[in-house]
Amino acid sequence: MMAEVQGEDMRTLLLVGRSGNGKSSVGNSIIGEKKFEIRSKHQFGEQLKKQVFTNAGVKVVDCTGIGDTGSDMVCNVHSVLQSAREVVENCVRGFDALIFVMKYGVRFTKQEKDAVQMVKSIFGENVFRDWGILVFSCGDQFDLDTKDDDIKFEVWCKEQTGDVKRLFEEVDYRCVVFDNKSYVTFKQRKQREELMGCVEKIQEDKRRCYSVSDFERAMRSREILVVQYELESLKSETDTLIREMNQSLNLTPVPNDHDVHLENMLQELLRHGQKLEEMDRNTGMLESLQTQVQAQVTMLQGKIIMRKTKTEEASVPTTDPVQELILGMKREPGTTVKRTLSFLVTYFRQ
Ligand SMILES: Nc1nc2c(ncn2[C@@H]2O[C@H](COP(=O)(O)OP(=O)(O)OP(=O)(O)O)[C@@H](O)[C@H]2O)c(=O)[nH]1
Ligand SMILES: [Mg+2]
Repeated sequence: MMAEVQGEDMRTLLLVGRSGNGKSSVGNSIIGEKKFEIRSKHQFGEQLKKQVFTNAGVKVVDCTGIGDTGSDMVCNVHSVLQSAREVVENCVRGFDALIFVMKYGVRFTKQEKDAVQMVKSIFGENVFRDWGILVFSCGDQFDLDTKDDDIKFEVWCKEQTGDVKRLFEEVDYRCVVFDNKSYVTFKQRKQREELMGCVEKIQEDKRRCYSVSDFERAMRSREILVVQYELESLKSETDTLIREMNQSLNLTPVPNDHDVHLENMLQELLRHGQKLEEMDRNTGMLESLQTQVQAQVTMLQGKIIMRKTKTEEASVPTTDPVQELILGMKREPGTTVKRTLSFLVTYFRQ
């Protein structure tokens, strides 16, 4: 039976990581009860509700999983951000440690690296260094893989190379493997104790929790993160808008309502430019898109001025046939030869 601890002595742990890596399972192993909902295949992409459970002197907070599927990513970034904000604001005392859950046996792919970067962008560049612990789920698989040569998990960690090695170094090898399927009480206790040992080590070194003020300090990197993930869809939205406008500008013959059409296009472009400016959040990351829109605005304004000049000239009555010819040539350059000939015939007949 685990002793109840309350108040100041209570440790608070935040679980983060890619969706499906085993955050909730690790959460259950830490509190020693099956409280967090475990994802099954049909729940893919669903937001599982209850995020916080406490037991045995540990409060565990589960953050929305980081996804990795194309355009859904924009939506996922917003829900991860929302979830991060909620858990930080609801946890007045802050977090003693941030547990980044990875799955043993899954390669450290670009998606894993992106997830690490996303956690840094959300919580701050030094969050792994100062408060991070790497927990590998699927410890049962680790036992199977290493049963012949009986390699210890710490040794396995030190043997890793490349990007994942850098991550191990960043957290100063605060790494624990969890077999969340184990029914062996001794094993369950041992992995929990190892994790709590890492938490105590962090608190000995750091002597304070990750708090709301640390979260506020990372505001800028969160803004950049959002723009980064929105960039692709804004790019294609801008390209489509400009391409469709150029197609309709090249229509022949020119439609009767062309002037109204030009004005509408201009307004639409200006609105899009305004939206880009707001979404840029002063990061400068949407500058090239804004320049593209500005060039199109300038071109449209030029066309509108030209159309206005033509209409004004056309409305000025003239009795001078030479002047009339020049105006006609300006209005419809395509018919110049025909008009010139008919002008000359009329002129010399007189
Ligand atoms: N064999 C084995 N499977 C595990 C272990 N830990 C988690 N799993 C399985 O991995 C799958 C995902 O586990 P979850 O704990 O729901 O993962 P999650 O990270 O909370 O997922 P989201 O909430 O969707 O982000 C489930 O099918 C678990 O049963 C483990 O230690 N061993
Ligand atoms: Mg979960």
